[in-house]
Amino acid sequence: GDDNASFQIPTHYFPDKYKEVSSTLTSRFGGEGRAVPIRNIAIPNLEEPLALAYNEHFSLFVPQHRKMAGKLIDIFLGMRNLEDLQSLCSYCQLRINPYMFNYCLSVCILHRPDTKGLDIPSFAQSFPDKFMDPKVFRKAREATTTELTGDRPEQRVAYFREDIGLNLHHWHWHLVYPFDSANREIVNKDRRGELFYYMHQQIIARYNTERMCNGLRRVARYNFSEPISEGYFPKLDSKVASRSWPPRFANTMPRDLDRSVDLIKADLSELYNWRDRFIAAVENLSVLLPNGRQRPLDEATGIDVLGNLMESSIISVNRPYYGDMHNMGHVFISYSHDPDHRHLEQFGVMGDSATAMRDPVFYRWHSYIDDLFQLYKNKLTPNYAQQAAFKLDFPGVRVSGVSIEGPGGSNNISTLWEQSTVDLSRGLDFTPRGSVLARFPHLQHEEYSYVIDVMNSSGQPLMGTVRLFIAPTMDEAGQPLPFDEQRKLMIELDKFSQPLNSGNNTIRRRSLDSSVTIPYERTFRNQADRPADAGSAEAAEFDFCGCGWPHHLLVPKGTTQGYPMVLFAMVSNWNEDRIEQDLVGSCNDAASYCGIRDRKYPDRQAMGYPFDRPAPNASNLQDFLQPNMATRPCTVRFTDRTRVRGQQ
Ligand code: CUO
Repeated sequence: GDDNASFQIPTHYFPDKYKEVSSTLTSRFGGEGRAVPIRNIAIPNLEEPLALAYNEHFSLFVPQHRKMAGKLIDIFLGMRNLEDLQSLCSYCQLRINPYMFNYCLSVCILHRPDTKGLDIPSFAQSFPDKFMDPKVFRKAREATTTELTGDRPEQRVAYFREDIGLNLHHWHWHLVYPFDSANREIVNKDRRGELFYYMHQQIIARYNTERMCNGLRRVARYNFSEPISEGYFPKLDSKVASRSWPPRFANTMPRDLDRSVDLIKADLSELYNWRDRFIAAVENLSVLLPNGRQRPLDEATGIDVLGNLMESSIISVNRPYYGDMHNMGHVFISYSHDPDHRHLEQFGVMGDSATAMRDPVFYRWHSYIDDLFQLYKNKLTPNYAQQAAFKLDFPGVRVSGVSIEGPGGSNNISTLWEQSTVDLSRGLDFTPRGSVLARFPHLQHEEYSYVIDVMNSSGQPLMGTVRLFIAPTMDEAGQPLPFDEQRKLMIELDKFSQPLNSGNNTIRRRSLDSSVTIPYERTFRNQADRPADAGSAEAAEFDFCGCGWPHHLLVPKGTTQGYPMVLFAMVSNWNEDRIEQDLVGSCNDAASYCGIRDRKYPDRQAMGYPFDRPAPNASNLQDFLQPNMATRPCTVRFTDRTRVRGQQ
């Protein structure tokens, strides 16, 4: 009942250059065909976010951009109600840098109590150019994203790096876990630092496995002591910024940055200082606080503290001292082609969480970060054997077998290419694009089931947590992987709680139900698939969060001969794993890498348990096994077919 609410946007909401045509424009904010009332509100002070030009690229890793975004998020979060927020968005839409706008609005929608159920505009649909080769739009009907072959060996895993769903997952992850806001609680989420470590550790484990399937060595870590041997030439074009993503030539050496345009002046030596301080914290098992005291790293929270200071986010225990290592690594790399702005170039793909995973150096940098975290995991080893908190066994429970059943036969998973068509039409800019259907190939697997036989001899019903992993068995030279190398290649496939009757239990679990992945439809949120009745329960189900490993990448590609892997199953004691909380909402089925919105991470064990740390007494996986664990050799066979999604 507000009389200044209207469907017409107040003229002064438009920047000068659009005022003349403003009467012909209505708000597209809110989606196709649905007009939203726009109020004439008092516009908050937007000076800080407006300082980033409309046509610039926006990078969360650039400290100045991060600050501006933090400010805008706080403004969005502070709007009194939904109508005011929409009105402000309408005002911002033509003024604020669209990438920053989209990011901040998405963070806001995820975190305001009155917007929790809303659909976050799928980023791919807002800014297709970040995810797709522009050729795709010109020739939508037969486009492919990537040359899947090529003479350069690194091209063999381009299908993984440039997978749209993978990059969407990564973008969503950083959306769910923003690192800057005056609103501390949206940053300070349960075990956020640990999840930063673990989610990226799993990316490296999965990428390394893909590499080994393709005859490549595991990725070599990159630590800024030498030039980056890999060049990267993004086949992306930006329409919003009307400029291309700059390339990086092979053997570029990152240099000190002096770019007044981005308010960045940073020396590489800072990176080395931060690294040395991180290593010292690990060596001493304690971190230095701003007040000069030391805070010990304990088993339960040490990795979380280290994750937060490494990333870093505003909840770092001491940002002035431990700095901003991981983010600035992205920044140094992303400006390495133009460190002093003499060529007037913008940052490269490593500067944006929506595009960073396309670049081979992403994995080299994150490998290095992961090795630093592993230093900590290694350091704690001797204590853990005596720690009651890290128990491996489950008395009375024996896993007598685990296997895979599916169309590929027993203990074989089949993979193939799939051609999919996604609708990337929705933009936040006011120019209607119409339908943009893009077809692209991606890895896919035939769905299968796990069969797990569990003997409960305790004489009473029990509750277990089933943990499923898969890993390569041989190194690049064809030698069996020692335990400490294999554990770092363990890919989490699924984790679920399971009632165990007294006696024998046969558990069947579908690959489709993985706690790691989200369904294909959710990754791409093809609006054509959305139930027509926007108010229906089905439509609400459809409007979930987009964080979750894309299901089509659940298993690695394998090889045409059948790539040997080992499937691992463990049943741990749910009473020791569980977190008491109620689960609400529809975003709780990809918790392994994404957590659960507004809830605690739903597993009390260390992330990656039981493979997150060394086992000094195990030289191979067999040595590590307890009665409540089992393994099965299996193969992943790439069948070299292409299937069109939706057709059998
Ligand atoms: Cu996800 Cu480096 O943290 O990109």
